[in-house]
Amino acid sequence: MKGVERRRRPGAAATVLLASGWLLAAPAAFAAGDLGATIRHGVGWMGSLLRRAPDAPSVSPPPPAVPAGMAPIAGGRFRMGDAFGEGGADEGPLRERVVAGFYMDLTEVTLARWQQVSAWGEARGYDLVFSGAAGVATNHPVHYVSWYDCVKWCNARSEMEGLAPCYTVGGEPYRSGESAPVCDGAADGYRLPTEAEWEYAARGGAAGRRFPWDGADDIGPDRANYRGGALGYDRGGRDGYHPRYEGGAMPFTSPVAAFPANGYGLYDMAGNVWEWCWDWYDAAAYASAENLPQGPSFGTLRVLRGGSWYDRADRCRVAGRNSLTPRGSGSDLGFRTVRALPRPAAGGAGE
Ligand SMILES: [Ca+2]
Repeated sequence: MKGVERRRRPGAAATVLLASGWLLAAPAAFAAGDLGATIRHGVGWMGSLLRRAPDAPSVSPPPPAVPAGMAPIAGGRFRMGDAFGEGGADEGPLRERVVAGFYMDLTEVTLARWQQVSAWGEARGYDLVFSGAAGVATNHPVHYVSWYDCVKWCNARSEMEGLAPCYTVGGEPYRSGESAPVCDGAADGYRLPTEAEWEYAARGGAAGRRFPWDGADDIGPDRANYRGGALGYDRGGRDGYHPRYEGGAMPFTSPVAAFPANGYGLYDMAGNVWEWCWDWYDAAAYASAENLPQGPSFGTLRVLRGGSWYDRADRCRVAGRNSLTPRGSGSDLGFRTVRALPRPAAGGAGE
């Protein structure tokens, strides 16, 4: 079976794999399939998030606008890892982790958005050439993107929009080559989510679930683009790719936001394409109770989360972990970005 060829440069490490995770938190039930409603809801929620303290001046500043196409996610504590005892050894033990608030893209980065930012960046010194970025259509997720290229692309998108790039090498914005950049999580630009941020967001505010949705721990083709199989919690009743998207040449990705959003308004947190995270992969990451906001400080592989159109339901669990050399890519690999929430104004309140 071909399909998800993973491309590696000569000398690159092999794919590793496997699994982990769980949850907590906050707000709303966003209207599935209605991006506008999601954004409007987000604005209201951010307003409450940043409301002034009881002793603050009577006139409070207007709440900051939520960036277009992103959801505001309040920080909190959650249980990260496999609560069902069914995942890989790297998915446990369960750990309480603390995540600060952030904005996250509602959808995986589309081919159209990738091309728009890449064209801008490549005319200004960015090299995004390690991967052969592609997509089934402009409204499908981009795939064949390496971790290096995704990180540089985040910086390009930041600069294109007049925001501060998060990733630097030697104090300069990371724009070319293969590096392990420093990430300034306080910068207002775009970056990859950390592994903890990704899992926290994927859980959508529900606790102890197997998948990104609340109220059920099973999965079917009405919920996500994944490959059906014989797992007990896969009610698809079909051994094969998603019936609506298979056919023709692989890959069988779906347009972004083709399935209901989770509790935070995020689409395709299960399936469609795997999503790169910032963290170095460490199979023993949960052995420590220490909260490391940016994950391990070194490694050879970077984390991927969420499963894909090519994967069985078990790979699409919110706790599932995967990893790949940062120069690798595949027709099942993509990403989405996050941004820091605005800091409370000096003398202001905020929570
Ligand atoms: Ca995905």
